[in-house]
Amino acid sequence: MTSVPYASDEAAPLCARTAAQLRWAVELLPDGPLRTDVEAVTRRLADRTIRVAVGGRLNAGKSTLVNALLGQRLAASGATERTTVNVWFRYHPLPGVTVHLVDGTSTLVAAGPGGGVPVDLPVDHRQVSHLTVRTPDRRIDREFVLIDTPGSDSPTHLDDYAMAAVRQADVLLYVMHSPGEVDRQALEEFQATVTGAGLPARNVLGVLSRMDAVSDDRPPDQRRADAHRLAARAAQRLAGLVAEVLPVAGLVAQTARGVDFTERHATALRGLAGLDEPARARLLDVDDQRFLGRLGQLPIPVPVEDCRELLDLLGRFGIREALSVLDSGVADTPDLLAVLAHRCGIEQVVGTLRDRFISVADPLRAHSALEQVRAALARTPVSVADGPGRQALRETFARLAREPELRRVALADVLQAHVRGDLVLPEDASGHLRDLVSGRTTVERFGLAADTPAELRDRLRELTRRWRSLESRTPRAHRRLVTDVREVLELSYFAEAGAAAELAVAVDAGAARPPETPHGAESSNRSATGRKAPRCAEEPTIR
Ligand SMILES: Nc1nc2c(ncn2[C@@H]2O[C@H](COP(=O)(O)OP(=O)(O)OP(=O)(O)O)[C@@H](O)[C@H]2O)c(=O)[nH]1
Ligand SMILES: [Mg+2]
Repeated sequence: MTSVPYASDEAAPLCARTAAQLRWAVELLPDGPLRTDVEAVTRRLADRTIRVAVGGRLNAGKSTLVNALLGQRLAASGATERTTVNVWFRYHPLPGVTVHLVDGTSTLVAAGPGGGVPVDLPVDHRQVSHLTVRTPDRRIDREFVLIDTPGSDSPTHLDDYAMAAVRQADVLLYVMHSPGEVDRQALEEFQATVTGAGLPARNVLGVLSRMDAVSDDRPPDQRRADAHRLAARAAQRLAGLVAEVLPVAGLVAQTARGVDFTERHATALRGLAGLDEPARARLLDVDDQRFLGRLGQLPIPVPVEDCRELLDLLGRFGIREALSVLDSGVADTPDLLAVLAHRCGIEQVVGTLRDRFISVADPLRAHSALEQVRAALARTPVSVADGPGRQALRETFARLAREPELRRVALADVLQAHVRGDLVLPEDASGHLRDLVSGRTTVERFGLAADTPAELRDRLRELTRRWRSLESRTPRAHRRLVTDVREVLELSYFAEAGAAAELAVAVDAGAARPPETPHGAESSNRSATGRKAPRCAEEPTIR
């Protein structure tokens, strides 16, 4: 069988090469379900933006978080506004809402308040596959596409409808306001359902919403500390199911990053800041009803209606936070909102999305695509006509299995097995594995003393030897997991050593750059950076 050339694509090299390989295989597949599935996966690779679904139980605070991330109130959120369908938010110069029906047709409808999700749909929500809310704000899906989902009201599981959206995503933000056994069961079920279907459970980020409700009526800084402690405990209990758990005050986040807070609200806040502490406590350390009742009896003139709106925008916790920011000397409204955005935890969510997922979007998406193709192969009965196409897909897997970055994505599963206690490792190896999975730079990933190519090669050689020795001592049942780690280290070594050898040749020949590789079989042996390809396990290994 002939090899296909890898397409070159600076921004997303692995996705582009994976797509090129898959297109080649598609040409060899006859019409049928397998071809349709592989074509769909290939098309998805062309959409460069990572997809983040927001899921969780009913009323968990999902849509509020979605609005905070969007920087606009486009998702229906609130005590009475339930999300009934899956909603995608996308940039488009022409705003509007498209209703995609389960029968494959779609229809345009008028947008709801502020250009967001309509209050009522012209069709029964059971006939709706999803909505797309289009908005002419380029920031809306520049880094990631958000998908809001309806909350599950079943005691344990994320329901099938929401799961269909989650399956199309690269990352799940799982929102919970009081993490408990029910969330563990939902996440376990989720893991069982999606494994091999595109979104591995390692790509789940837990969000503890309602930071303010964690401990009532303690000062904001203490409630924040309580929320961080609760989130850390939840992360421990949910280890292996979520990557980490981050606390957020969703309502404050929605306002701090949104466009609804105006100078009028800032002026009302400055008025409340004139109250002394006992008067503030009398007003704010009560329930919402009493807060509203006491507004008319304040010793200083503050517009009651504006304070009512402040309650909607920030809640009493957020008002307390905002007053403490004003007390600290912050005067301008944009600065006030920026400090609130920091304190409410939303910046940490965005930062974690960037560090954990967006920065590795290329291998992550390519890996998800290959997992989906594997799942399609497994569920489609073998036929004689599929033969050449299936063979092409097998070659694709084998070729891409030599990419260390792609293989590294899967090491999160090895870490999960270790955290669960299935794979027992000595302390040093446990540290290597954690660094390999979560390190954000080469230095962090491999625990380098210095960031030089020579140091990297020496360290990779040392690590490979260590893991080879562990491999021989690991019981057969879990040896494959250790082999995966060793192979990633070895592939990384050969990628690096190959690059160094190429550079030496180029310098010897007086050339400034390594020569271009012709397309064809040889080009398939090159990695994303143009480096010589890492070798497979059957090739010479490090001793
Ligand atoms: N106190 C407090 N309330 C919040 C916070 N975030 C959201 N809420 C409230 O919780 C309720 C539900 O919020 P939504 O964001 O609509 O919840 P959801 O998970 O999207 O709900 P469904 O779509 O019905 O499943 C609303 O009344 C929000 O105002 C928060 O940080 N603090
Ligand atoms: Mg909702």
